[in-house]
Amino acid sequence: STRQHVSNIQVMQNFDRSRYTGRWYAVAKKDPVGLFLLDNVVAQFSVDGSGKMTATAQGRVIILNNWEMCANMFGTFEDTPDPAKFKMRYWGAAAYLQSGNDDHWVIDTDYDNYAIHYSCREVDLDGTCLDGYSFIFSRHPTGLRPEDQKIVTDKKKELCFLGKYRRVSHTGFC
Ligand code: ODT
Repeated sequence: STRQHVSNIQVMQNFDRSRYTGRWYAVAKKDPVGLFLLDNVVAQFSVDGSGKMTATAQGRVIILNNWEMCANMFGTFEDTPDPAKFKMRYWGAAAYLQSGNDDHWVIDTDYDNYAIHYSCREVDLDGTCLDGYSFIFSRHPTGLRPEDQKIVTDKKKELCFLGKYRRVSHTGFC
């Protein structure tokens, strides 16, 4: 099969940021080069008074090679012409945590159960993604409902990330 051009990736139609607000539990993650968030990842999305989307996230990280901690992260989202595509500026509560500016695309969601996030950090010369990451989120701390699993698997395939995800466990560390 041919590899997907990042510019051809289908994102959520008519994305409604207000329905997306609230808590999402990461259930799976495809890591980027130099992974950061390991597990126990929970994101909380809000929409502020001016309509801008913001978020906080927590997750277990290992910093300075050996120090395990729960990272408190913050993000602000810059709108683009596509309502499901944002630029996410992010930083940590402490200076030694990662910060950056990543694409943040919502690939699919039913708002009430599952969401598929995608970010390509580096596009190759041929238009495919050279370094990217993706989170599968659930509204339920127990994971995805069986009826959402096929949808999620199909989308992983479309992102060319099938088989590259690992399970994100929730152990109560954060
Ligand atoms: O963990 C990695 O390997 C890369 C991800 C680093 C970005 C973490 C920044 C989170 C800032 C707060 C925003 C929360 C929204 C989370 C939704 C999806 C994943 C970034």
